[in-house]
Amino acid sequence: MTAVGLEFDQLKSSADALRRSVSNRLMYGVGKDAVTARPQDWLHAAALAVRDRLVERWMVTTRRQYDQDAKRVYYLSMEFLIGRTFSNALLALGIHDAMKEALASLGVDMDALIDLEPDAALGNGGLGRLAACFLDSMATLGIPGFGYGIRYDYGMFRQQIVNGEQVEEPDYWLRSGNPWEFPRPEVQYPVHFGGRTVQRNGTVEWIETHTVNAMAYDTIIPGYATSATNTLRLWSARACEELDLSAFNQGDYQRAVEARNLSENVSRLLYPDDSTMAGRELRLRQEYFFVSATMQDLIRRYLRTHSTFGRFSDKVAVHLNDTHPVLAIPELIRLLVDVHHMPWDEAMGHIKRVFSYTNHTLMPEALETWDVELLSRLLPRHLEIIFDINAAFLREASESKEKGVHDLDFIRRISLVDEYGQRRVRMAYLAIVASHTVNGVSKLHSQLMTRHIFADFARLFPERFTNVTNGITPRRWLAQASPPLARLVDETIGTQWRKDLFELGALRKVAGDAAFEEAFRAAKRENKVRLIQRMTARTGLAFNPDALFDMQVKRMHEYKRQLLNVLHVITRYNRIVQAPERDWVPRVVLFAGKAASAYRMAKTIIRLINDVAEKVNHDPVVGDRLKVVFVPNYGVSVAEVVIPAADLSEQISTAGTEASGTGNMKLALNGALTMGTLDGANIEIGEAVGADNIFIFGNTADQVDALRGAGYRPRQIYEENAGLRMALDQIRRGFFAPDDPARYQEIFHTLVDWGDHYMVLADYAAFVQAQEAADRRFVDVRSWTASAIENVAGMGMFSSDRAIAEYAREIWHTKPVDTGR
Ligand code: 26Q
Repeated sequence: MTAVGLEFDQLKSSADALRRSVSNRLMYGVGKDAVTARPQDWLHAAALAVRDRLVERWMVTTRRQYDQDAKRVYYLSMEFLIGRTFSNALLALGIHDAMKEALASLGVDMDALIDLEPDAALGNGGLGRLAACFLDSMATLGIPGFGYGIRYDYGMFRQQIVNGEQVEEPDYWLRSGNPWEFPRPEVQYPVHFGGRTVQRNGTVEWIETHTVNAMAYDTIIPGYATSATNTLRLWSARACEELDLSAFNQGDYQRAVEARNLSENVSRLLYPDDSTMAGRELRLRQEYFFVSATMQDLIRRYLRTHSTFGRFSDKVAVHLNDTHPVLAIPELIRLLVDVHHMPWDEAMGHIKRVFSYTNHTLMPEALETWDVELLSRLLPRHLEIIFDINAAFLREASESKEKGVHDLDFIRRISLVDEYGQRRVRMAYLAIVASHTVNGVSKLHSQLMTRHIFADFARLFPERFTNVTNGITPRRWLAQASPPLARLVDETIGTQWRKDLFELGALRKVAGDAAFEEAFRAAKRENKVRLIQRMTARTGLAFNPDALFDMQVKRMHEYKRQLLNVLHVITRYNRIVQAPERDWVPRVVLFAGKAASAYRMAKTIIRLINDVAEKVNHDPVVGDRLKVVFVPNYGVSVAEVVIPAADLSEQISTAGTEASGTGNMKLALNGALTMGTLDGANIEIGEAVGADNIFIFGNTADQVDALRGAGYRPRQIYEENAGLRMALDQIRRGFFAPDDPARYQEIFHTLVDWGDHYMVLADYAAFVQAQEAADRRFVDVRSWTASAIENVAGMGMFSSDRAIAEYAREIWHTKPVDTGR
């Protein structure tokens, strides 16, 4: 092929140029004129006009990475919770205002278009959103990084609240087409399942498999204010031609179509994160499907510029976002050894230099394991490889001179195969054994990881374990989500904070400046009013923008303890009813979050919140003093409206359970004070903002352990605390569910009689006290504002740019590529 010089338009960024582009894209891209175009068509045309401006940068970046033979990072994740792209791309390109003007001149209101874009909700929560923030930061820092994942047809379900209950609706986000992606039908790889292995002249062959093709879809990830971009490549399942042809030849057309559907199911839907790991076969298929295509793709890309594998581990870093993509390890070995005929030891050498792994949970029941029987049926060759890795690893360990390491009990504990009961492969152990680095996501989490769940491995490979505290992208979570606050920060300290979040520290120089404090409150108030408008439209209720906005927004999980928050709300309600004349600090307590569809307790908690809200909001004695809302369908776009309106951020997980949390960072960056336990990144947030600017309460992780060891007695706490007893009795007796008084008995018993696993009652008294302290602070308006500003000022280290710089330097050993601009 010869490379001819293309003649293409250099696209400009003026309002005029954008107006022409949008018009062109509407005509030639969407096939509509201004008369027939619906708002959806305008959005599509505007998105294409923006995308066109990204493509040029994309080509330049890709070319430079290639020319410099740069080391590439492959970030493997089952989830990428991107949200909307339009505003984000406008911001990255610096063309927000110009585009608004261009569209206005065409008679189109850009703000109305923005709300039409569906979220790309290809993730559950923290882990998926972290991957999206990391893509943003890799591009912004110029690190050659590829996100690899699955292009689910159905993302995270949409949550409706019907009569107080969660109802799930499928999210077919591709309904109106996706203007941001480039389908690559020419990039397809076969992915095999089932069959059996045979030995033939010293190599293993995997035969008689069923095959699905993985087809690539590329999305450009723009860096902020740089010409650097990256690529998110998502795989979609396509049935193989051979499969249906054979059936079709036999005259069974219907069966042929059905078979196609079945094999394409592999990329159909995102699995909701459950309270425990559900051993679903389709989930295992998904995990293998995307890592197999990804490993084939990266080998092909490497071999395009290298004739041998000699420099493979200098040019490739593969990062595993939790264990979900861990089959990439045996798959890469299979490809190197069986397909490319590399000796086993050499392949293992590469593996250990290429892979790194992030753990995101300490809860043993959430660690992935797969049934050996299922693996042998679906991935027989990979099971052999895992057994071989295990044998070599256990041999090495048992030859170790270190005391205690080679005893049988130890060997059994560290084996990649759990032999107790039904045999299962421990995916986290496989990830640790085959990676050069394993990290946790906050200081505390990384410590506990090596002290508890991975203690044996930390003893074997102490140098392998490290910490990289999570971060969030300030572009989306401040610049985009909170225009009033972003504007104020710009006016006060300049605009550099978007690229260097430590710049926010300069806000300390206006600490105590009454005019700045006033402007800060005005910005927050604007965000509250924006939120109230939406809440009132939905509920018909009125909310006071001068109330304390208290929020717990995150997935519904027992360990996150929404129940503790509810107990405080009920207590506050009871106290208001008993003494309405006291000078109550008005509060709006807002909850939002989805429960996994199979997680019954989490769904019951949602219903309780809605029942409590119903009671409280319609009690005439209460009025403005307390309002409770459950905002439905929490996701990236809802978060962008809700978070900037918060005064108080509830981060109240049982100490030792929340690996990091990232919502805590988003809220603090938006000037909310944290109400938190000493868990996850809350600890580091406290260090960064100072003890006076955060409300810390409750048992520490060590105290939780000690309490468990000593025999925790929740019933005693219930009996001895009158306020708590009243709230729990109301729950038990159906005070909030008069039509079905038994509805919440299970909640009562879980807390009082069945062990209260997450120690809600143990922290109740301290929590209520801390809430009283928050009330007292809030009425001292200046002191509260000063603390809120300290929170914003202290958020420097929680930028995902800082996190990615650490990964790049300490783990991936990659450098930014110079893209010239
Ligand atoms: C596993 C197997 C089968 C089906 C689903 C899953 C599954 C899916 C999603 C398991 C876990 C998840 C998501 C986990 C997650 O979001 N963890 C959060 O990660 C954040 C980023 O590091 C942390 O801040 C949070 O503390 C952690 O809970």
